[in-house]
Amino acid sequence: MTSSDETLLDLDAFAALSSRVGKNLEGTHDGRGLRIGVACARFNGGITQRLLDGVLEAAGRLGVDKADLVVAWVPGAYELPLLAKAMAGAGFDAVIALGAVIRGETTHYDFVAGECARGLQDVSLASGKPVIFGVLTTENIPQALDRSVAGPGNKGAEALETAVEMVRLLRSAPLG
Ligand code: INI
Repeated sequence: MTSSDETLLDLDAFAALSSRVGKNLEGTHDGRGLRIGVACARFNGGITQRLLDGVLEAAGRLGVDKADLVVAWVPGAYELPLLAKAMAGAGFDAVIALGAVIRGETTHYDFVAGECARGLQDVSLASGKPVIFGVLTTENIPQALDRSVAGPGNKGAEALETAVEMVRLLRSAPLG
């Protein structure tokens, strides 16, 4: 996720916080030993494959073993919450949901995107596990291509980074 220049966290103020509070917690990006479930939608599959490539690239960078990554596919983004629920219940440390909902001429977009987001958040809160929203919701195909580009800016890679960070944060004292 990107912040604009005006809204970026002030890193000096952030560092200074540790001398002003009891603890200032953040998760690390150490992915070693973490088991991650990746739920992928086949609808707009060319885009979700690019997001998945981003997940795999980031997994290698953060030390997640490929044997600890399980990928499963559903027809579309609407089905992602049910698969995420099964994965969260199957013992994965975190689940990443990958999809691409591209606004068309109909209101179908709003139902699919809205229910997908709501369902994933429900699974996360009910399971107590990070369920990461790696679902693109865009106005058009060029925007979806832009957000699934290889390298920096790939939202799949950002989803893996977020998953690892959230697992580590939730395991740090006094939270975990
Ligand atoms: N599924 C998507 O993943 N992206 C879309 O853009 C999309 N649109 O626009 O219709 C979409 N529809 C399918 C939906 O996710 C379900 O698979 C289908 O409705 C069956 O439940």
